[in-house]
Amino acid sequence: MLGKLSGWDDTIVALATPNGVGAIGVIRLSGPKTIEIVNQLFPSKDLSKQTSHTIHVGFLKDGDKVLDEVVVSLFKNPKSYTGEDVIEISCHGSPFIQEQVINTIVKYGARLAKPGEFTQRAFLKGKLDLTQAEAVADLIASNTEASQKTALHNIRGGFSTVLKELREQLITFSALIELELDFSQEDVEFADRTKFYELIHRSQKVTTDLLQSFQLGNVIKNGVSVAIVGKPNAGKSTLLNTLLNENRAIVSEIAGTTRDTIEEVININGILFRLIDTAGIRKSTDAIEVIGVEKSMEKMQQADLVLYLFDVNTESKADLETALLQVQEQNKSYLLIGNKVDVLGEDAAQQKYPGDGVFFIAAKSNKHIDVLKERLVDKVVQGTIQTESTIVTNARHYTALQEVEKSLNDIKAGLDNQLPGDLLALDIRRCLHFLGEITGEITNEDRLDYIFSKFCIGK
Ligand SMILES: Nc1nc2c(ncn2[C@@H]2O[C@H](COP(=O)(O)OP(=O)(O)OP(=O)(O)O)[C@@H](O)[C@H]2O)c(=O)[nH]1
Ligand SMILES: [Mg+2]
Repeated sequence: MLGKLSGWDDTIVALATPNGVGAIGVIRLSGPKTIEIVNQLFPSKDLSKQTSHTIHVGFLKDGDKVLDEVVVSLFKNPKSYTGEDVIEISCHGSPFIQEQVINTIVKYGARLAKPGEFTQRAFLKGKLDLTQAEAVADLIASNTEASQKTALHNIRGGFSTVLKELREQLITFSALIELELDFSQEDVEFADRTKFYELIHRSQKVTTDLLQSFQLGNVIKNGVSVAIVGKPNAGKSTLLNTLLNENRAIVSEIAGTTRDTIEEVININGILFRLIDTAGIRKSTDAIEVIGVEKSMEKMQQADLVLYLFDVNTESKADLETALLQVQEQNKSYLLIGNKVDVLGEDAAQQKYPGDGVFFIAAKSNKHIDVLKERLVDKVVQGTIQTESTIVTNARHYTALQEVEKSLNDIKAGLDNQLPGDLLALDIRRCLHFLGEITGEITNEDRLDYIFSKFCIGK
């Protein structure tokens, strides 16, 4: 498979740091001609005679023309990120210099790298498996501590180690079962069915746990959308501002202040919450407000979590019950929040709505906001996040795991019904196929290109 990949023997080059002006820019090369190419531009030393993992200062020149004074870091194969010869040239961070250097390197025989091609090579050279390579992309894109930790855990092979173990054990059993087929006349059993049963059981448990972790994985990777809904003047915009700690939304005592939805992101304990402030829900004759109310309903339907906010001074118990039914219809997580307890008093508020699981705050004076933040986190992760445990964050893995689960169920049913070995072997192979798809042992070139194309160039 590997040998057939096109462009695999080329020497590639790309800017590894972001485009634009910076203190330095790093240009990275990888491939068989790396050292030969840079040697022609770097007259002060013969890099082929230098030991790996060393750095060298000197002028980069195209003939007589000085391009820049640079630092060259040398990584000789196989001890490099890609497993090939790699050189990183740190030059001054002007886009003009960087472009000139890259163009000159191309002139001397390298070609521009495709997005993710460095990591793709690392994968093809066996430096990383596919889940680790994908974790590299996640790490680059991570914007909270939790998503960074999860990605790092997966780069170290957290996810694939579990699956590889299972796959190897399944391969052993499938080999034994296929061996039985060769001796089908003699009615022998090489594969111990009890042990096999145990293995399937264990695999099912691992798969189920991983599938369940996806919801949390998604939260860590993509954040949670939270719609703040309620009647006009409940204090929704005030709550948004208080949570953000800035005056983002207009607040006024006029009912119907917010017309359009407002979205802002906050990070609470490493999880991103996309807060959506909506127009107060009421029957209105104002055309714009009607559109706003429709949008509020729509946002409530799309959100992962709904905060129903009400004014404890004006909301009757009957109102709250009607609203609660409306929220429950959406079939998603919600919190009932009673606002403005500073006016009514906390005790009175609690007596007014007994046993309704209402959480009381005063958004304007920041009362109980810290506890509310903790509640938000609890609502989505049910306890602290164990980012060191294995969490599925990738939709591709999730889909493949669902197939693994299906085939494991089939294998188990086959064992229960004492299915003949050849039919059992088919289900096992299907299961192995999907496990292998996740870690990249089974894959094809198109799919690889697709996965790596989502990377940024230079990685
Ligand atoms: N006393 C008191 N007043 C508050 C509190 N929170 C908000 N208010 C006031 O309630 C009024 C309405 O607040 P907003 O945040 O604009 O209410 P809203 O729910 O966004 O209203 P609409 O956008 O019209 O739907 C403002 O005058 C706020 O100052 C609170 O905790 N205590
Ligand atoms: Mg508002």
